[in-house]
Amino acid sequence: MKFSIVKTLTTSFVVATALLTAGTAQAQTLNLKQDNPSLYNTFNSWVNAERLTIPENIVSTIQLDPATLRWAGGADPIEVYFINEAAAYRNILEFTANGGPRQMVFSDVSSPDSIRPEADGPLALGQGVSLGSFTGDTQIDFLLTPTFNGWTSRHTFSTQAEKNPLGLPHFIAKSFFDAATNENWVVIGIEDIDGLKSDRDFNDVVIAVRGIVGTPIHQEKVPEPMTLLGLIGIAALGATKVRRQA
Ligand SMILES: [Ca+2]
Ligand SMILES: [Ca+2]
Repeated sequence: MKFSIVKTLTTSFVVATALLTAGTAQAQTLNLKQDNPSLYNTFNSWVNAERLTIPENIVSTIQLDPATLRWAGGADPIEVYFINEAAAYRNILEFTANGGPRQMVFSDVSSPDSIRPEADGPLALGQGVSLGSFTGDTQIDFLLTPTFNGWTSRHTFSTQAEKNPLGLPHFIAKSFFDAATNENWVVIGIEDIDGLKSDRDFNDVVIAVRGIVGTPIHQEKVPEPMTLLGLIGIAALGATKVRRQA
């Protein structure tokens, strides 16, 4: 009898462990760096160099208007993948759908392997999360709130620039169509320091979002192919010009 109780308990334990393992495996399923390293590397190559300011006139010509991001349609859920971060802050990334309640994407955008690493950062490079499925025309906004050692910023930066301090853009966005999988992506770079104190390098949080599209801005001014990496060259040229003029 004792033996059968032990056996039953053991069986329950094995089942519970299997369920836990299945849950963990599912949570670890989304990782772009592991699932599609070349796509991750492409997106990671677009991350702007640290403290390389992107001037306002260039910010306003980056390919997509981040205030117009929306679900691309189709059956697939929207997925957000962490590409990199160069922030001292521990930023909170949230989203809203059609102006609804704020929902969590990543509660702490930091990693032991990022450009400005934190040993206890919870994210792996390329780690992803599903935002779920949507129906009908759905506008997706992202929100970033800086925190540091128990302090939380009074500012939450929005993809809607007019809601930010001084009305400044804190998000830049670029589209990517992956012909191999027929999927739309938007890569987003976020600046986490407000107003005039900011270095405006838009690399404090960089994410790639599968399954959304956005409206191009100033298309006639954008050379093709336009990448954030290309912008580094343009920004560097601008800096050189300024130095020459000085
Ligand atoms: Ca960091
Ligand atoms: Ca910055």
